[in-house]
Amino acid sequence: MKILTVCIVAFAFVSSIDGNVASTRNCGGRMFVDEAIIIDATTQQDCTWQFQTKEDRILAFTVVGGNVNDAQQFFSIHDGVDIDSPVLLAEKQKIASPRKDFPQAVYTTQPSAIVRFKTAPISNLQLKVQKAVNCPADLGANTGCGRIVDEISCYCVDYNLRTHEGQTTSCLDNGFKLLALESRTEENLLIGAWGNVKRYWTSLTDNLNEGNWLWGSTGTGIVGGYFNWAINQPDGSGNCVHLNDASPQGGWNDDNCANLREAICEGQP
Ligand SMILES: [Ca+2]
Ligand SMILES: [Ca+2]
Ligand SMILES: [Ca+2]
Repeated sequence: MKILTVCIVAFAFVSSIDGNVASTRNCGGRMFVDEAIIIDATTQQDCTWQFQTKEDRILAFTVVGGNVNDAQQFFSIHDGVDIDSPVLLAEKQKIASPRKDFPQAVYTTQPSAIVRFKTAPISNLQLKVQKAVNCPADLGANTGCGRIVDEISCYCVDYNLRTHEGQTTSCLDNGFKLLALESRTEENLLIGAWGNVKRYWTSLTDNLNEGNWLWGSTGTGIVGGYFNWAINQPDGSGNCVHLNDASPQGGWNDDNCANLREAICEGQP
C-alpha cells in the first residue's frame, strides 16, 4: 500500500510528454505505456517503476544507444504487477528470427511490469519501454513468425493454402491481421525473410468498388501511398491482391479471391 501511494504521487511529476513518448527523470512511478516511454536512470537508488499497457499487448524494454544485457546490472525487470514477479533476463529471452540490427530487447509475457533500478549507473542510462505485440514462434503447422520489420511488431507466414477470406479469418483467429504494406522497406524485409516465390495474399482488395484499392486491415487506400504493382497489373482478373507476381520483376497481382494461396499475417502494437 505504501508503494502504491508513492507511485501515484510520482505519476503527477512526469516532466515532459512529446506526443506519445514521455521522458522522465523521476525516481519511480507508475505509468501507462500508450506507445513508448523513456526513463532516465537517476542517480538515486531503489527507484521502482510500474508499467502497464493495453491488456492484449506486452512490454518491450531496450536501452537507448546501448545494450540491455550490459545494463542489467543496474536494474531488474519483473514480469508482472508486483516486485515478487519473476525477473526477466535478456540472455534468456527466446526471440523468433531476431535481426542483428535490432536493439536487444527484453519482453514481458503480459501487459504489466515492474522495473527496479538497483544501483545508480555511472553514465547516462536511458531505458525505453514500448508497447509490443507478442510474437510466438509459429501459429501451428506450416507457419512461422518473427520480428521481421522492427522489435515491437510481429509477422507470421502461413504456407497453408486458403482462399483470401480463409486467410483473413485465419489471421484474425490468431490475433493478427492479413498483411497491409506501408512501404518498400516493409515488403522487402518480408520477401527477404520468406522468399519471392509464394503468392502471399495481402489485405488489399477492390471488393467494395472496382479499381478502388483498399487495405482491408487498415482501411487505407493506396492512392498517395505505397504500391508495387507487377508489370501490366492490375488487369481486372480479380478483387484480391497477392505478392510475388509470376513475372520476373515480381510485384503485386490482382487475382481471383477464391484461389488458394499462402498468406502473411501482421501484428502491430
Ligand atoms: Ca504493415
Ligand atoms: Ca477488381
Ligand atoms: Ca491480375
